[in-house]
Amino acid sequence: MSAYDTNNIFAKILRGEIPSHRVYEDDATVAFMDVMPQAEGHVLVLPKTPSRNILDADASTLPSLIGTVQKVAIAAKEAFDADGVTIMQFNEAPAGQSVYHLHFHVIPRRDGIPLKP
Ligand code: IU
Repeated sequence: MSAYDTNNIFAKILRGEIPSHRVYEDDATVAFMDVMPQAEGHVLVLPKTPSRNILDADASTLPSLIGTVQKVAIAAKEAFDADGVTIMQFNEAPAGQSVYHLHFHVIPRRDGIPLKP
């Protein structure tokens, strides 16, 4: 597995070098709107600490990260009047990862509406 790239797009967003629509932030985590949402209200949740994906993450970062995923899932379901929430997380290209800073997708779901590809 490659090393963490400090110039990946989410690292730049975390440093404030590229704008994002932040919806949640605490000492350890950040959540912002996905620019190419697969459904209305698609949010990405990241740890502030650098890791490429879950495979190289320090286990100590995971409790706060999953705590923020839960907070965002509850808030997004409410805010977008959704019927459910899909949570996804990809590790390396064959698994569908395209940006190499660990992140979870939190996607509000409506009855009968499939995810956009
Ligand atoms: P993936 O799990 O690495 O495949 O997801 C990357 C996501 O990052 C994907 O949903 C993109 O739409 C999203 N994204 C973004 O929100 N802002 C960006 O500048 C870029 C990708 I590049």
